[in-house]
Order: sequence, then structure tokens, then C-alpha cells
Amino acid sequence: MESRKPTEVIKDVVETAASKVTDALTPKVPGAPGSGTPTVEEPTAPRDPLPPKSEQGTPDTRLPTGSETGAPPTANAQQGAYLTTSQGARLRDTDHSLKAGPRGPVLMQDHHFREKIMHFDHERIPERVVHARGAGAHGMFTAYGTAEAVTRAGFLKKGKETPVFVRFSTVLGSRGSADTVRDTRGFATKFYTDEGTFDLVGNNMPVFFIQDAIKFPDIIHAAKWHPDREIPQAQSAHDTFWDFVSLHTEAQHHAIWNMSDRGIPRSYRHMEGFGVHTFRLVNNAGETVLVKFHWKPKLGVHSLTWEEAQITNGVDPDFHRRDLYDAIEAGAFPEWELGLQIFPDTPDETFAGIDLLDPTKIVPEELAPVQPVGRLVLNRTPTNFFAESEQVAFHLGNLPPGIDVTNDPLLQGRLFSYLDTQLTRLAGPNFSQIPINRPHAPVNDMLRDGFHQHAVHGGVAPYRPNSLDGGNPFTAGDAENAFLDVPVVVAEAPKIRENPVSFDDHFSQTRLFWLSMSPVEQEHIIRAYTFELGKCYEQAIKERQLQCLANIDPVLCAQVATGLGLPAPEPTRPLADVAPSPALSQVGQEWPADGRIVGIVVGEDGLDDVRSVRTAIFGAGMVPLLIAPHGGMVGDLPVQRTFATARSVEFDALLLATAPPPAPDALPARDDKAGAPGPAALDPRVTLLIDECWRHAKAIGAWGTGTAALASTGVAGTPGVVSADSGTAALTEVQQLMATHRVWQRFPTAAA
Ligand code: HDE
Repeated sequence: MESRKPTEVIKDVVETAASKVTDALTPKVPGAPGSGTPTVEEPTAPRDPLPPKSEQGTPDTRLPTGSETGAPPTANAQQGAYLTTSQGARLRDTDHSLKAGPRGPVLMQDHHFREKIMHFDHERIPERVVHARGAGAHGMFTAYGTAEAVTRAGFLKKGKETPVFVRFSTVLGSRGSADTVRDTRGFATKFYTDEGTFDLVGNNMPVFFIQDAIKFPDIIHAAKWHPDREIPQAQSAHDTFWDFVSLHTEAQHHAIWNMSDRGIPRSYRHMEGFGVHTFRLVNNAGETVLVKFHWKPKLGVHSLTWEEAQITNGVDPDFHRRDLYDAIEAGAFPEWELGLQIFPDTPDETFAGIDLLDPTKIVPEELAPVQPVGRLVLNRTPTNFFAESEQVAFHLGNLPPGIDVTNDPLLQGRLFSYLDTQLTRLAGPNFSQIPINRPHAPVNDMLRDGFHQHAVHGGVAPYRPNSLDGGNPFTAGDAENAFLDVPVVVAEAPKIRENPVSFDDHFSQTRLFWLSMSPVEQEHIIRAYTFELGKCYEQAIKERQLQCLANIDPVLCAQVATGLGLPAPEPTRPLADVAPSPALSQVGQEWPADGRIVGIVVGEDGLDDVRSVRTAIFGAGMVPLLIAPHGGMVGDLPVQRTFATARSVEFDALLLATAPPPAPDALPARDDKAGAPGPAALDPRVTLLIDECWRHAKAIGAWGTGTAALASTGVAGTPGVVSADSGTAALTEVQQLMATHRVWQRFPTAAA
């Protein structure tokens, strides 16, 4: 990881990049739909399919048996210049069905028609019952070797590179729901290791709502839409969710994470990931440790504000998906470090008094530091979303030798669920043979037949032992690197439906989280609870949740109660005396600004400066979007947004090269945004851009005539608003401000 402070690096990068003003059209703003540039005229000369876009990857061209084919990645895709049936017969026409005369009925024998419609009728598969909305990318994991002492897993040996596919997701919404809703995010990683696939199926929050998998259908039924009206979509701000979490108080810890800024991440690239459960590692000597997995983002943890998230849901419901793919296309490859918290494998499976089998508990990093063991870089987008992101199937039981599960009752239940759900979703038991799910290790199972069997199994004896196939397959031992189910001693105990007593503490770590937040983060938590409970219909549910808040913290409870217009109850139990964990806060550090989006308001003048700034932004690994009164070009520079199409939420920072007067379409009849109040001399959409960026504590910079826009909107001289002599000078300061993610001073903190 970068060892210099981001602010130190920034100045160099900006200055160097600004000195290299290149062709105005290169590099390109990401987002071109295809790899070729289309012509206005319809292409008529037959040619092979265009190659994939340069940033696109595909699943390895392996056989279902894990065997390498040596075929190029494009072998996965369509071949040849001519349209064919699914059987490869070339077709003359695909626009007219075969009819008895131009005005006659369609003939039943039209095979092409029937095949085309039959296939279309069955294009959809059941969406995931949870985490339906998601986006995946390919990448590479490189191990540091620092975990070699605690695990025999080959993919963690020093320098070992392992291909991965990662799928990020929301939990509650349907497949077409918006990205920036308040929700937990999934962070599921498939490592195609030489010793079998390892799936680390985690979330961006380190705790879960429930302690026992048997309650999973209940929390999901409560959190998803109401069954009668099927609303609300992708929201927790409704009665059944708060009914559940206030009755099952073990959910309070996860709920406060959701109410915090972690529930509305800026992007997938700005999220931590957590395996949540405790796992067991085993080394070559058979020694074991207990561990928790962490993903630490190179760019730091960063979130949206609630208003930004809500506007984004309308303006760009694909915001996170677009960010992931555009960042990869722009070469700002998303990056994380995998880290381990390592605990001795003691019989009581606790650490510092914390029950490691309770998935509603964290171990603060101050007690057990996260030790980095490798680096993940996502560097390829999918070539086909359905084939890759939609058909990828994760399962916690996919473990290589060296990693094993624990008795966490949530983890145990998941070990059943993930295999089971794929039977319906992917229509049969052979989903591990779908290209994205094919292992990169040789497969020699005795599983046979079933729907969509892609392998052509040889031999006559898929059973063991056998003599007809020469005894193959044989079982392996330690010398052959067989998976080891660690022979953990299971104590003799009665068969019961009960939790350990230690699982009863639901509030001390919820309070720990609250106390670990900075004042501004606490304000955001107060407003999130007030908003969510304010959207509930039933008074009883609000009162019950307020009682839970009283048991977390009296300030939190009182502030939310005021917003709800209800009395703040007294706690029903003593408040836990806990030490805060500063590592849980996302405020107070500096991070690189790779892949961030900078909006630049431009006019017809001062274009030399704009050109330098644009180049410098590209050079710093960010993306400039030019915002102009009209589309097309300003001078020789391409325009990405107009005053009508731009909205502040798309940008991480705003630069103004000019203070444009109202454009011809600045009419409320043409664009509602033009009705925004503001100085008459400035286009009202630009006023709105400045107002929103200011309100959302984003850095704003201007130079030349652009500084007049800062003065007329009244933001000049306020924190995080830069007036400079030149574009690159403004950019340098703005980039330094972006290193802390936001201009935090701009958020008032009333409750603190
Ligand atoms: Fe999942 N979960 N889950 N979950 N989960 C699924 O599997 C389930 C839990 C997580 O991008 C399903 O293939 C049960 C915790 C992610 O494809 C399903 C329980 C954590 C994804 C399922 C849990 C997760 C899923 C739906 C309670 C974080 C998306 C489709 C014991 C550590 C994976 C599918 C992807 C998906 C069941 C709890 C993370 C139904 C029963 C805790 C990231 O099998």
C-alpha cells in the first residue's frame, strides 16, 4: 500500500500531470457501451464479433472438470460473422416470421421463430432470495505469506497469486432495486485456489441480526416488503423490520450499524468486508487457531449522506454498479487487504471475555489487531452480467485444506442454505459446472447426471471402493493434501433448543459502537433512527424501539424521542461500561482519491486551463466530467453532462471554471431544477449544484470567472471552498480536501 500520505502524493501527481497536456479526447471518460465506435450508417459488411472491451474479463476457459482448455477467453463468446440458430445453421432473416403469404397466418413449422421466442420466454431465473441486487468483478489475490504459520492453505503462501471473482450486493431489494438504499452490503469472494475453491461470503458489517440460522427466514420476512402490498422496496424504514428488531434484541447491534453511515456506502470500493463468523485455521502440524476475516479498502471507508443517497436512488439507481465498472475501466482498480484477527483455539472459544461463536459480537481491533495476509485487486469487469454476476454461486462449505468452520450456529445453518438455494435458482445440482463456478483444481467427484450435465464422465464405477475402474478415485491423506475436518472435541451434552448464556448480552457492544462514533457520525445515527422510526405507522413499535435505544444510550434515545414526539423512556438495565473502539469510526484519516469523480462547470472561455485540469484529474487516477450549458463539445473538449442532466450527487468534488449566466433551457417549464432560487446572474442549475455540494460537505474549487459563482451563492470563504489563481492550483487544494473524504466541519453536531 502507498506509504506516503495521500496529500503529499497529490501535489506531485497534479503538477506532473498538468505539465503533460495531451490530446483532449484521450484518455476517455469511462462508460462507452461497446469496444467499437458505432457509425451512423448501418454496418452491412459481414465481420467477426468485435473483441470484448479492454477492461472486460471472462471466467477461465476451463472444462467442468477443472481442466484447462488452452482456448482464448473469446472462445466463451459468440463466433463467426453470420446469424445462426442455436444449432449453428445460418439464417436469412430474423425480422419476419414464416407466414402463408404476406397477410397470412404464421406457420407452426417456423423453427427459428419458435426457438427465438421459446428461449426468450425462459430468459429469467429466480432472483436470489436475499442479496438479489448485486454486481461482480474479476481480480487477483496475492498472498503476503504472513499467514503461513497458522494455515496450510496454499493460496496464502508468500507470493502465491489466485484468481478471484467478487460479488457485492444489497440484501433486501429485488434485482432491479436501487443501489444506494440504507442496507447491509454483501461482499462475497470466490478464490479459485489450486486446492479447491474457497468462498468467503461476508458483509460490509462485522455482526449479524440473529444468532441462530433458524431465525433467518423470520428476519428476512420482517425486513423485506410487507406481504400484502409488496412495499416498501429495499427499505428497512417500515413497521415489520422495527417490530422484529425491537422484539429480538440480539438484532440491535446490527441495526445500529445499519443506522450508521456504514448503511449507505459511497461505493463498493469504499467498504470494509467481514467474514462475520469465527473460522478455524489449521497448519501442517495440525495446530489450530480461531480467526475472523477482514477486508480493508485501500481507499478507506467512506459513505454517502442520507440526502445524497436518496437523490441518487432516483438520479442514478445503478450508482454503485456504475462506480465499480467505471473505476475498473478507468484503471483505478479497487483494492483491499485481507487481514486476520487471530485468537488462541481455547476450549471456551472466547477472547477477552467475548464469545467468538456469537455472530452479534465483534472483537475490537484495539484488543486483537487485524494482521494483513494478502492483497486483492479487482481488474476486470464481467463480459456478460448474467453469465457471471447472476450465475455465480457461493457456498461457505467451499473450503480449501487449512480452513475449517466453527460451531457458530449461524454459520452452521448457512452451510445448509447456500447449496440448497442454488437447486432452485440455477435449476439443478450441476451449478458448479457453470463457467463462473468451475473450480481451477482438478475435479474427480462421484456426482453423476442431473439437469444440465456438462461433463462427459468416463469409467463405469462411480462408487468406492471399486475394482472395475482400477480403484479410481482414491481417497487422499495428509501427504496428498486432503481437506481436514479438524477433530474438535464435542462435549457430551443434552439435545436442546437453547443458546449459550453468553449470547444474552445484546446491548453492551451496541453501546460500544455508539460510543466509538465521532460527533458527526452520532448525528447521522440519530437522524437515521428518527427517519426510519418516523416512517413506521404503529406507535407501539416506535415506543418499543425507543426502549431499546434507552438501553443503548440516553442521549441517542432522547434525541430520537424528540424527533418522534414521544417521551424518552428510562433504561431497564444498567448501561454497559465499555471502552470505545476508535477503529470503528470513519472520520479523521486521509485516503487516496483514486477513481473519484470531479465535476467541472465550463463555458466557452478559459478552455486552456480546463484542458490542463482535466488532464491532471486523469493523471491523478480520477475522472473529470465536464458540465456545460449544452451537450456535444465546448471548443475541442467533449461535454459529459449538461446543466439539465447533471446532479451534484454524481460528483465527489465540484470545480467551477466559469460562472455561467442562465442557459436558454433554464426555464422551469423545461427543467424543474431551473426553478431553484439563487442569484439572477447564475444559471439556477449551477446554483443548485453548488448548494448541494456545499450541503453534502464536498470540496468546491473555482478559478478565473468561476470565483464569482462562489461569491454570488455566498459560499466563498467557508470551510472547504477554494478560490485559486489557476485551475491546477484549485485542483491541488480540492484534492487535498478530498483525502479526508468530506469537509467534516460543515456538518453541525447538535447532540454532542
Ligand atoms: Fe446469506 N444467503 N444467509 N448471509 N448471503 C444468501 O445464497 C443465509 C448471512 C451473504 O453474491 C443466499 O446464493 C442464511 C450472513 C451474501 O451470491 C442464501 C443465513 C452473511 C450473499 C443465504 C445467512 C451472509 C448471501 C441467497 C443465516 C454475512 C450473496 C442466494 C444463517 C456473513 C452471495 C444465495 C452472492 C446469499 C442464506 C446469513 C452473506 C439464501 C440461511 C451472516 C454476501 O442461501
